[in-house]
Amino acid sequence: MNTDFRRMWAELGMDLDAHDALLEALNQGYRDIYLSQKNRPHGMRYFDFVLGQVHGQRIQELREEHQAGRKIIGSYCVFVPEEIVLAGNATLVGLCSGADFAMEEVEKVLPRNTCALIKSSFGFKLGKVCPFLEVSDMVVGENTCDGKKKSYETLRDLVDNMYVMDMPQMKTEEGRDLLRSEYKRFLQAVEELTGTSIDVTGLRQGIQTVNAKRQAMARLQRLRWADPAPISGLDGLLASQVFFYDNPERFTKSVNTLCDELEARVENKEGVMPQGTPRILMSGCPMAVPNWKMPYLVESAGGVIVGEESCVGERGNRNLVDDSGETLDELIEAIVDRYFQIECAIFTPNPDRLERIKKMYADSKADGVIHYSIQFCQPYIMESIPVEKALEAEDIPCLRVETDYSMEDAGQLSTRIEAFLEVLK
Ligand code: BJ8
Repeated sequence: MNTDFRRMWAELGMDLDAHDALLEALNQGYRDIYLSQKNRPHGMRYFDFVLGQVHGQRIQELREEHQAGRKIIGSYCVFVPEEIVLAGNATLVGLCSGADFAMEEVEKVLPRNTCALIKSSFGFKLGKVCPFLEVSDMVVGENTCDGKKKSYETLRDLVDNMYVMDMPQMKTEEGRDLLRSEYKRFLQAVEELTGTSIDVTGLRQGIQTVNAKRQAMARLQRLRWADPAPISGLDGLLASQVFFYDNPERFTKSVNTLCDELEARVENKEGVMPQGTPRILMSGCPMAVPNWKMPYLVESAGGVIVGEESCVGERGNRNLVDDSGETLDELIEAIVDRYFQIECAIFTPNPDRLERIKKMYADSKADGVIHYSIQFCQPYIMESIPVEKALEAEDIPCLRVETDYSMEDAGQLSTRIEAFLEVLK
C-alpha cells in the first residue's frame, strides 16, 4: 500500500487497521463481482481505476484542493444542489455508504431497526474508515425520511460542522416555497463557509458543469436501452456511483468516452449478454458504493439490468437546470424547478414516481421491474405496494424485494430472482 496514502489517512485521524480491513474487503468484492464480468467496455477501465483509488488519489486531490483554499462539502442526498456548491468555489462529495461496518458501535447510538444505509454512514464514521467524511469542511444533512432526520441529531455530535437542510414533504406551492427558501439559506451557508460571494456568473458556471455531467449520464442511460445491452447493469450502476465523488469535469469526459464506445457497440449489435436476455428495470432505494448486491444477483441469475429508477441512477441525475436566467433569483428558481421534480418516496402523495417507473420501463424495453427496498426503509417499502399495483394494472411483471447489505439472504433472493426471470422468458 502506498505509504503516502497511509500517512494521509493517519493525518485524517483514521483507524489504519480497520481501514486496511475495509479496503481489503472492498477490493476483494470488486475483483469477484466486477473483474469477473465478460466483455466489459474498455471505457470501464477509468471507473475501475477511480474505484481502486477512491480512498487514495481522490482523497489526495481533495486535500490538495483544500490546501489551495477550496472547501469540501459532504452530502447524503441528491437534494443538495451541487450547482450552488460549485458556485461557492467548493467541492461536493457523496457520503452515503453501502457496506456494514462497526455495527456494534452503531447500535449503541442508533436503533437496531434503522435502514442499512443510515447505519452504514454511521459505521464508517464511528469505525474511522471514511476519508471523505474526514476531509469534509461541512456535512449537509436533510430532513427527508424520519430515519435520516433523527439520526442527524446524533451525527451532529460526531462531526465538526453539521448543517441540516429542511425539506418539503408535499409537492404544493408551500412545499416549493420551502425548498426555495432552504436553497437560499444553503447558498448563504456556502458563502459563509467559503468566503465567496456567489454571483450570476459563478452560479451559471456551476449549473453548466453539473448539466454536462447529467447530460453524459442521460446519454449513457439511453445507450443502455439497446438490445442487446451494450453494458451490464453492474457497470451502469458503477458510473452512477462514481458520479457522486469524482471530479465533475473529468467524470463527464470519461462517461462521454465510454458512451462513444457504447455507440459503436450498439451500431454493431454487440452486447454484454445475448439479445433476448431478460431485461430488468431496478426501482427503489439508492445503492451506494459498494452495494452491488442486487445487480450482482440479477445478472448472475441470467438477467441484465437496463436502468435504475433510483437516486443512484436516473432519479438522481435526470433533468437539467435552465441556465438562461439573468439574476441570481432567476437561476435559483431554475434550480428549484429541477430539484422539485425528484420523485423521492418521502413525498406524499407521490404519483409522479409511478408514472416515471412506467415510462422508464417502456423506454428501456424492460421485461420486468424489480422494486428494491432497503430493510426498515419505510418510505420505499410503503410505496412498493402502490408501485406493484400500478404495474400489475398494466400487466408489467414486478418483483418486490426487501433486503439489507449482508449476503445472508443471497441464496433465497437468487431463487426468487431466477423464478422471476423464468416468468419473463
Ligand atoms: S432524494 S431516496 S437520496 S432521501 S433508504 S435513508 S429513504 S430509510 S436515501 Fe434518499 Fe434523498 Fe430520497 Fe434520494 Fe431513508 Fe430509506 Fe434509508 Fe434512504
